[in-house]
Amino acid sequence: MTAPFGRRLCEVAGNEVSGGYRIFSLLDREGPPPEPGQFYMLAGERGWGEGGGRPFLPRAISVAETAPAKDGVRLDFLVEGVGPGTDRLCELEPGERAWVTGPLGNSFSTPQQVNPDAAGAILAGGGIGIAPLAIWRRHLVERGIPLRVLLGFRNEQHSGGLDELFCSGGALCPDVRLATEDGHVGHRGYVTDLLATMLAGDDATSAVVYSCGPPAMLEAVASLCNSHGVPYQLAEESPMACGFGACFGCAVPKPNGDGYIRLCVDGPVTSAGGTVGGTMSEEALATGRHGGSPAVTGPADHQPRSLDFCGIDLAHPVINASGTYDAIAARKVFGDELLEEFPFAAFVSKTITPEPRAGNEPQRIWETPAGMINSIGLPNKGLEGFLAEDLPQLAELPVPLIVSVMATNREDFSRLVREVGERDEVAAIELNVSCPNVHSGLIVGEQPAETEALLEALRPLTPKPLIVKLTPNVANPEAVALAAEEGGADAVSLINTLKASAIDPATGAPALAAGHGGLSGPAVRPIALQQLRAVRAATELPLIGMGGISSGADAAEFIAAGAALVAVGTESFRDPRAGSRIAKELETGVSGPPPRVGAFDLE
Ligand code: RRO
Repeated sequence: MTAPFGRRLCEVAGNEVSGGYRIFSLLDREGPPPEPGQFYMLAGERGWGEGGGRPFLPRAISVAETAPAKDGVRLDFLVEGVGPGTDRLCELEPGERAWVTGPLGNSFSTPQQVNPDAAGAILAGGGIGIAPLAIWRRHLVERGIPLRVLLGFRNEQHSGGLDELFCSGGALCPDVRLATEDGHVGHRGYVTDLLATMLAGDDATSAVVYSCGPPAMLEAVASLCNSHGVPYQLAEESPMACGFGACFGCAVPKPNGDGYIRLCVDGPVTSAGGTVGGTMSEEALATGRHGGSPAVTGPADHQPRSLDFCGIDLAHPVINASGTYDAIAARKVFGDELLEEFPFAAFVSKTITPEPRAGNEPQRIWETPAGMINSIGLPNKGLEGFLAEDLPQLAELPVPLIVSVMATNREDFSRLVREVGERDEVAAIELNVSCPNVHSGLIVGEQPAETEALLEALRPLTPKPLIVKLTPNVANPEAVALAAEEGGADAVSLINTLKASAIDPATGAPALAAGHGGLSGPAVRPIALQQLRAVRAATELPLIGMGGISSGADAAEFIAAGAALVAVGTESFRDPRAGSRIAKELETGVSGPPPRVGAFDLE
């Protein structure tokens, strides 16, 4: 089952206080009913990105319950106001609307799907993590699967949702046992105490454990299950900007230590041993359809084109910024609807390197006023993996393909350009000489002479257009652009992200594991525009302008300042169809709907 492509506005159907939490309900008239374990990306239609610019990104929230409603389905979420985004969700009143993308992610598998000999289920939830277990409990009860439920809370305030989600007729459901840290009800202690006792019993070893809660609790659950040889599935959480595989922010380590998975597309349900759970929904099992790649039907028809960029025919001037859209993951999430209205006139791949890279340790993303900082660290399959696995899938996109490459020395850059350049599927190559998140010792794009020498070495290796992606982290980007032109580049793109840091107020330590990252989003737009103007004045090369473009009006500013094409990055995290929306707004001259993120009333 795939999600409808893009975000949609849904009415708020209810928002009730429940202890320290809220039960927040939406009426979804377009999406399919969610599977237990799935989540949605949510943002208020108003009050998101205004004023101080936060909240800016949508928030990933697990669905707690769903029910048929007039003209659609009702979606219930359990929300705790712990920051600007969840605070705003808690304020939304019935009658207001919220942007919704989803249902997203995989779902829980039944005990028999996990282990054919399994006799039942144990659900262990902590705090707000009880939410996905509520909908899962109902599914299991409806299927007559024996189950026991263990729920743990810090105190009464943090037991919100219990009455609405696990009570019936005013009384706790008979299969539910409670643990509270303050002992006001149930066992005084942790839910994992109850789980440990249960797993020590003879009858528990034939169960499958399903758990959701804070990370320390999930670690304890995994360790208890491992020591008793009991299979388990965990619904995990991680900060994410997009929910559909584009931002690479929600990385969690694979249990075997060999790199990371993205929780949005490889989770949120993970299983013992690091395999992901529930990638096939029950409906999918019945129909033979699943959430994986749709059947390959051969290259899609190319759209009629009207714009020439370095000899490449494009339908409109809006493309994606490298690393901000994973078209392969997006096709799995949204299905072939993605291809029918592909949001970009050309697709730029995430940067590839000669060898595979796992990327940086999480935390990888941090929301900032009207923007975000990323420290993704270039996760990719390496040249061989890209050519063998990704290129054939990217070649099915209905638009020309630009492959972004990066290496730390000239020999490796040459290999990338030679091997990528000889593939017919590739229309152009972007040279990423500006990543702020890789410690290569030298960022080529910071030095005009290095940039020129690199281009001189690479130019003879391919007849395909070479686009140089400039860094904004220099005093004179125009000098680097000029050097790229001298060396034989066909175009330059700018800006990559601005070096930036954030401190986590909760710890006083740097918010990102790498200490720093790159800032993007509307906050950087005026800087990007000025750098584009400076580069425009210095070179004759065609320019691809980017940096916080969120609307057609923003794109028009870059084009007025001399960009031939514009690229959309961070805005796609908030709106998976932002590319086509911006292209349309650009064409019609009507940007909307307000609010314009980061805009002042004085504008
Ligand atoms: O992967 C990244 O961390 C990354 C790259 Br390659 C880049 O060019 N720009 C950026 O902000 N992040």
